[in-house]
Amino acid sequence: GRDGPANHGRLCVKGRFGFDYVSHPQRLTQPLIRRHGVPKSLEGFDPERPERCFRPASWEEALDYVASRLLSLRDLHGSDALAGFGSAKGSNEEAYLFQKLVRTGFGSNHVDHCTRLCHASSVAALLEGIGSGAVSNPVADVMSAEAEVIVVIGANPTVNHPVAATFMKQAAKAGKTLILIDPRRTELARHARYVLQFRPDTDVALLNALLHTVIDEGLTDEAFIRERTEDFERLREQVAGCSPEAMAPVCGVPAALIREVARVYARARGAMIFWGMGISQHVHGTDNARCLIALALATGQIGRPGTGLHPLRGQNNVQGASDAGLIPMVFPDYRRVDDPEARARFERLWGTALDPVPGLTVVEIMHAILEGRIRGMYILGENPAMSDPNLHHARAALAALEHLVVQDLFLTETAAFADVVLPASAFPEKTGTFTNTDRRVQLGRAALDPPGEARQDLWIIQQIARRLGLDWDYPDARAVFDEMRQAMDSIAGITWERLEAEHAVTYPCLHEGDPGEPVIFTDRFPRPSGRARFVPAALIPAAERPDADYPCVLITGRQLEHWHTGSMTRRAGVLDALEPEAIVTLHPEDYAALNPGPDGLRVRLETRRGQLSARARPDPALMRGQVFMAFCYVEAAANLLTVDALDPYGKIPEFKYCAVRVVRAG
Ligand SMILES: Nc1nc2c(c(=O)[nH]1)N[C@H]1C(S)=C(S)[C@@H](COP(=O)(O)OP(=O)(O)OC[C@H]3O[C@@H](n4cnc5c(=O)[nH]c(N)nc54)[C@H](O)[C@@H]3O)O[C@H]1N2
Ligand SMILES: Nc1nc2c(c(=O)[nH]1)N[C@H]1C(S)=C(S)[C@@H](COP(=O)(O)OP(=O)(O)OC[C@H]3O[C@@H](n4cnc5c(=O)[nH]c(N)nc54)[C@H](O)[C@@H]3O)O[C@H]1N2
Ligand SMILES: [Mo]
Repeated sequence: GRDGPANHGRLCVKGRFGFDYVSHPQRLTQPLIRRHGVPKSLEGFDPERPERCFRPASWEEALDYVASRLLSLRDLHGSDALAGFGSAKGSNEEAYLFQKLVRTGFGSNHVDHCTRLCHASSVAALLEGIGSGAVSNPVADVMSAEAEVIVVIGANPTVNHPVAATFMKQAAKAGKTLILIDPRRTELARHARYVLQFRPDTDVALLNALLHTVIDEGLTDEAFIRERTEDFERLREQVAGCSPEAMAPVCGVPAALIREVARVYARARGAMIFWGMGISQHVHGTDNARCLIALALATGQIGRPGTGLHPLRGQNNVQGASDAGLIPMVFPDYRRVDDPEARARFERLWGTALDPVPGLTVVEIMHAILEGRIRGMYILGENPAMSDPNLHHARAALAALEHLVVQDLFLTETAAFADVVLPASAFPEKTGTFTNTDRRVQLGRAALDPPGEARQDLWIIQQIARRLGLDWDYPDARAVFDEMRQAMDSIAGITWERLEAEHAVTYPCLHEGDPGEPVIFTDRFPRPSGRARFVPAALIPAAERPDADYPCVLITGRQLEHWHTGSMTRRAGVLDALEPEAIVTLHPEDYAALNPGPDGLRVRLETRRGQLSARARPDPALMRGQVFMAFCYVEAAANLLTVDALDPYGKIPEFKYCAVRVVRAG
């Protein structure tokens, strides 16, 4: 709303100019079934020409076909042969029903979503260290009187969280100290007191040096460490050898600057840390986040207004989708599937036996398909044929499925591998709740009808569930939300009436009338001991480092005008007009060295996994030897290049680092 509590009336460029995708002529308006004998491939695939690969079908026919194929795979090969990817774009109610469908209808825990590609490592570190994956404080806390220092590391909020960025800039303007830590000198640098432009992949070195300084110079909060934490000695031992002087040559930041930043952070009355994909998307992503948590704990910078830890959530509802259980190892509210007590609770609530074995994650599922273990999939509102790493491999896996159902707004690249495509509802067409990065549960209300024969996601999920033998009958989102309140203590106190009246309620909200808690961990951490835990991290290099053959570093990420795989924003008129073609950015000297002509420069990027060509643009924000690219362009898909090496804890791929060669395109 105009004075919404999360944005105070501020809008991102996409909220302002990017919503016309919902009425794009390529919207799917009827169910589609693959024509007999048409190969599953992107070769010759064209979203303008669905009839090349598919024929229209009635909902009855499409749904019956989906269910009979999934059932026969399940009966022939067992529950483990089926998996589902849910969506962080849909509502909480859709996410909840989707994971319930996989767990009670498919009969396995093979359900995951884009959180795996996003903050899975951050959440792993937070659950282990603090007992909760939630942010401690809302973004707008940067403007509170208590907040003196704001650290932004591995995030580019002016591009990716533009509303949050306005709060940060405003805070900096009001005299607060902004510290930006990123291998690229991004736009926020203009507002920052300190800019640590360091070597990519060396966060642990830099953060351990900050921790070393805090301990070495007596800047720790002794009372906080004594009363609220455990295992501090392990941290002290780990960082003893990581002096700023020793780490400076590794991370490329002068030792004196590291020391100064450590002092500024530790001495602040309140200091908040915001982080993004530059921290999480590494094979050591969990270690990176462990170091940030340790920094906050060692200095007592958590548990009060204007301080704390805030992993900036990505998709509009990735917080809510994760809370609702679209994660293979946990039920709703992060209750482990292998915890007998948690399982008993959900078996009672759902009236069925549940699989005690944690399921496979996104990239693991792709491997399992090629190993013949997963044979059927239901993908709702994700586009892994563009967003997964090492796409040759991921696309081969999708093509190998015996049955793939894709439920989307458009004929996506993933739909090119589908047996059945189901036309679904877009955000402005549905009523439901969404949970933002501040843990704020907000009610979205339908303003438009889905086009043609497109149907509500909530309706489609239920139709499939019923055909799999589940006796579901939720008349609307509210009925689903009421069940979620029984499943999830964190939102037990939020009533639908209150959402209708107040529009937004922040969880934890444990009982009706509870105002909700914007700031958490104020007197205990939700671990059995009530204390947070230090988990030290050693230096581990990226999976693939530059060498003589592939001498540069490829960093993938985002640009302002486009959203992820481009399925929506490349169909949004204004946004696509601003950035219509695939762009690679290079340091100006690297750019000049490739001899651009009067029309600029086209380059070919090559890695051990694939190649693409795109227009190059010089960008002084980069260091020499770095190449940056967003992954939204189907004609030059950055993920053809990336590695699928995983962080062992979060199982997140290393999207932020691989070795690449850049040559002039012919
Ligand atoms: N316009 C737009 N906005 C979006 C999205 C979008 O697609 N488009 N997607 C949304 C989603 S789902 C997400 S998760 C967020 C992501 O938001 P961000 O986390 O801000 O996204 P990225 O651009 O992927 O990467 C952030 C930064 O990490 C830096 N980085 C690279 N390597 C390293 C490293 O080794 N260490 C450190 N510390 N930093 C490094 C990059 O230079 C980059 O500036 O954005 C959300 N907002
Ligand atoms: N190289 C590289 N790859 C990355 C990343 C990176 O930084 N670098 N970042 C990763 C991250 S953080 C993320 S979050 C993922 C995102 O990966 P994805 O989630 O796969 O990407 P999206 O393009 O957001 O796909 C969402 C799909 O949902 C559809 N959709 C939108 N709304 C609805 C709805 O209401 N109902 C239905 N049924 N469908 C809907 C859209 O049309 C679109 O096809 O990408 C990851 N991949
Ligand atoms: Mo994300």
